[in-house]
Amino acid sequence: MHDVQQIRNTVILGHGHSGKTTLAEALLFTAGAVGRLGRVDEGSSALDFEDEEIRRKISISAAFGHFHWQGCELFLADTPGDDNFTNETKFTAKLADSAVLTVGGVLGVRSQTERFIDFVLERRLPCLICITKMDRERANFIETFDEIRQSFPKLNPAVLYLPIGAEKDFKGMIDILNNRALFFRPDGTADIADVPTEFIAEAAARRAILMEYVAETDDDLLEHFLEEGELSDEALKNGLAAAVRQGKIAPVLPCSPLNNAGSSVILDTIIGLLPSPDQCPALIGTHPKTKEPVERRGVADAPFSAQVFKTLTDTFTGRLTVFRVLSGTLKGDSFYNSSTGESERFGHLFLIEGKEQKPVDSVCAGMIVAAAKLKNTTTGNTLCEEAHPIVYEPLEPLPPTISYAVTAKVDKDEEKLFSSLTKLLDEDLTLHLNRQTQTHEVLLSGIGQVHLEVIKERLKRKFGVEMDLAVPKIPYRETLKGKATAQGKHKKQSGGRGQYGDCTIEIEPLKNGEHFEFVDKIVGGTIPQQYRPAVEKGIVEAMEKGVLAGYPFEGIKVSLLDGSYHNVDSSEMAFKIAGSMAFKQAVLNASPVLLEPVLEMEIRVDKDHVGDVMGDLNSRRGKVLGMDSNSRHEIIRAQVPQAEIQLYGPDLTSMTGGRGSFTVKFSHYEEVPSHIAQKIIAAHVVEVE
Ligand SMILES: Nc1nc2c(ncn2[C@@H]2O[C@H](COP(=O)(O)OP(=O)(O)O)[C@@H](O)[C@H]2O)c(=O)[nH]1
Ligand SMILES: [Mg+2]
Repeated sequence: MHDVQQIRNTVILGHGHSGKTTLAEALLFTAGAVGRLGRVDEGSSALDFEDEEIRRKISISAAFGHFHWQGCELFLADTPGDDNFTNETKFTAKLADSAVLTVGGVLGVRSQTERFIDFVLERRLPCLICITKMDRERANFIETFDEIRQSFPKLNPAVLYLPIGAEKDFKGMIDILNNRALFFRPDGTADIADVPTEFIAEAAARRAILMEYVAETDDDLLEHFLEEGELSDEALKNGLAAAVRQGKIAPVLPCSPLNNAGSSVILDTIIGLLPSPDQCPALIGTHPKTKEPVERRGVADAPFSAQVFKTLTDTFTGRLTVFRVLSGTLKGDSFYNSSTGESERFGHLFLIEGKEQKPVDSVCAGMIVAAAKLKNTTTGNTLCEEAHPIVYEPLEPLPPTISYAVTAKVDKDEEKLFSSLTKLLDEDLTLHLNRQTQTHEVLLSGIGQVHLEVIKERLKRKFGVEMDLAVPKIPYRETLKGKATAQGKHKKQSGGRGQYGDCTIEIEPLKNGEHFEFVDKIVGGTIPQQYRPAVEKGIVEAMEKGVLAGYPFEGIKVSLLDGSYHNVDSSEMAFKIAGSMAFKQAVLNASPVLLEPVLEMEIRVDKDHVGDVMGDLNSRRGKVLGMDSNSRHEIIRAQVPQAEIQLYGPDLTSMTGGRGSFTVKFSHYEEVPSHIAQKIIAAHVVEVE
């Protein structure tokens, strides 16, 4: 049986390489959930176990630990910090009750740290901050703490433990709240001792600050504090716990997960200060029929509700649907999926522990559980009791920022490639597959270069198919700016039945953005009625193939002016050919031009990088439409030709040190400047030859 009050469901967040996975490993090991301390660098991590993760030494998928500590049951999620995979992080964190935030003791606050802290602040997620890698040279706890406090005053970080010793000599912590020292043991636990003399003054000063911060989070406490000049031990402890639970204070401690230093203290703090599901604010969803708001508490005797935040295809188990139970206790053998309105029976339910899945019988609020082989349930769906329906806000995937044209390495794998990719789309909502009607390419879009490279490797590993990725073709178009008249005459009259078609047409641009208009202006019977549609057909076919560089023509009006025919030799085919000849000739005399797609972009950057990004947009033929700003970012709106931003994602990352993000959508077509058009036309000639 599981007791909701003893459950802690927490997610580790922090920038890439800040030690999240190593910390999770240390906690698992210290709690006895794994027999040895897994190491990311040696590929022995229980959480970074996928081949793609081991090879890169980074986390790509959210991974889960489940273990017990001091009578409590912990559900711990380790998440990726890399920009390519933060969608995983976002979905996982959205359903956690609290966060453990890692900040490196050497490098301090990074751009991704900001993004995760914004997330924590938005949700007022109770948060414990671990300053990691304290064993490293130049690691500095207080400097890093001050930086966090200055950068994120709203987080209200407060020192809960001070390090004893630094760098190689980092050997323990001062427990500010309980006024004692803790000296690390190799198994992750610590021996208790008196505060060494040299720390007494600093510990007292930090305790006074902590007391003040705690008092300021609550009117009654503050009144008491101002009257008495201090808080009792009990008032301080309870006040701190309440403040952390409400997201009003974030306690901070030093650690060195690689050496398993500080692990038991972190576990104790998670249990002591971070909330159990029943202590979290009620969750709000909507009633699927009435659309009225519905509330659920994270307690065992509420109606059951859960939300799916991950789907994965496991080579052994098949499809695995991972959900967080948000309220109540699961009964019976089916879920009501309130997002789809259908019920689905489930078979085995599992707890996830690294790469292993352990069967579980009873399931209640707070737990992360996986169901095998569900068919009609996808990421973001709400599961509940049909008699007590609720739908939680769906999970919005991050928009794609990069696209490649995808093909199978060997032609015969084509079908397998796309069916396998479709399975991956189910796992990864940031991956998109679109067939482009004009260029006949299939585009695979994702969050970044590394994201798509990982997909490529995963396809090979899981399905044995290899794919090639190429920069997509730009769907240029052709049109004209001038007006011209031309005759097309198709005549073959040597031996047997001949061919005869002859027409004169006038072409001119269509101003109103329409594709094509055909007007019959023939006076008299120079071309018989029955052949006139053939002329139009010939023109339409020629338009599709283009005249300049093989791109489809658009935006022209064609008037059929005149022609002639032959009683015996004229045919539909002959007039079709004549139409196409007249069209090609006329186009060349009517100032033809290439058009290119222009996209509208919204680029978010920090203020320091606005200049660089603007200059770069300029060199990409971009037009800046305007700029907005919020407290930390500038949002640049611009129109840029698609051809110039095919690989913008990686460029923006390197320009801004990862502090930029952007979205794009199609805006309109615009004339390609002639010096660029010439190159495109020349390239087409080479291709055709
Ligand atoms: N010296 C030292 N290195 C660490 C510590 N924690 C993690 N690392 C190293 O930092 C790198 C990134 O660690 P990892 O746990 O993968 O970070 P993540 O990306 O946040 O999950 C790896 O090379 C780890 O061995 C630590 O406490 N001390
Ligand atoms: Mg990691």
